[in-house]
Amino acid sequence: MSSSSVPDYLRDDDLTQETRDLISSLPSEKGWLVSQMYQFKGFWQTQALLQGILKCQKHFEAKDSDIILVTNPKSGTTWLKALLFALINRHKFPVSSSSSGDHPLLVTNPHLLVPFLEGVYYESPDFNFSELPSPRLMNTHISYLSLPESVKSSSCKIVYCCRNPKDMFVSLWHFGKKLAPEETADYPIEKAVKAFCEGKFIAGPFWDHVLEYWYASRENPNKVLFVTYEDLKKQTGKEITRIAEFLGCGSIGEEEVKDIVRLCSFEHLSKLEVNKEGTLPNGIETKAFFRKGEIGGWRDTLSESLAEEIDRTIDEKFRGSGLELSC
Ligand code: PAP
Repeated sequence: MSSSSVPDYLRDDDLTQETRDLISSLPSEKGWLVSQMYQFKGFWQTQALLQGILKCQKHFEAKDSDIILVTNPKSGTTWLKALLFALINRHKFPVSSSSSGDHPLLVTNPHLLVPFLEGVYYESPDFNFSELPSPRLMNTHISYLSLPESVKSSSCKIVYCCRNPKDMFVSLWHFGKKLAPEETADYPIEKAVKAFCEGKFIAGPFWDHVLEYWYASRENPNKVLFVTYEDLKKQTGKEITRIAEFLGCGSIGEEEVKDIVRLCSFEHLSKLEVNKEGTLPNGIETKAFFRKGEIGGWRDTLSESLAEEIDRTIDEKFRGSGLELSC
């Protein structure tokens, strides 16, 4: 990749021999935004992310008190990072309107407060996860079946957030174009939708990712909590209370919930200097994570026929699962 703004974890440099040996045996495809993707345990990854996932599987040791946020890309990661951080640290960093002047979320982008497991294992191999304060809060896009064994076998909690696939696709489409305008300029959206519907898309297939966590949440509701971006938008306070109960964070008052909703709202976070002007260590501008923050924003970007193509695919893949996503 030539653009300097493409994050390191999408780049193909600095691979270990182990990753090189593995990828030589994997199916590969040229992808949108990424030069080459490899199918590992059913999911399409860049070489760099694959290396991060392998290292994470090998070295990450989950603790019972850990909280792992899992998403497909562009499904509410930044928002949930903020909400979970505010929630679990509310005694250390009170969120009440009067004292929130000192809150870390006012001066730090959520991505710097909550480490991205496979990204960190690729970009910062010396990062010491054991130094994170307890309970450790981390995020990943890794599929359920590929999670490090200790995540599955420990009593750590997983919060999974799913978003309507059309909004997720459109969010990623704009993110990619902003990040790498030259590389994505000549790629027609029709081709990208086709690739998405074939599952050959960064971190895809979307549906397998969602369904693995959906079934895990039904089989083990104390371990995996399934939330949706749409429910969070429609009833943020109620969902925060549900998450707090699941995490066993103690009782939380109505006012405290309202303060968290306000602190982490799109309107509030997106206007903060740190999220308007900041840059992450991997070179991405923080404003790239705040675009519209709406339900149904896909209508501005997808034609009716492309939207139908995604709907048809998802309807078929989700049939019989009991999962219905609102759009
Ligand atoms: P990531 O997986 O790369 O970290 P992620 O945060 O999941 O990205 O996705 C960004 C989307 O969340 C953007 O959606 P859009 O493109 O449809 O607008 C972004 O606007 C939205 N978003 C970010 N912060 C919030 C928030 N506080 N509330 C609601 N939506 C948000």
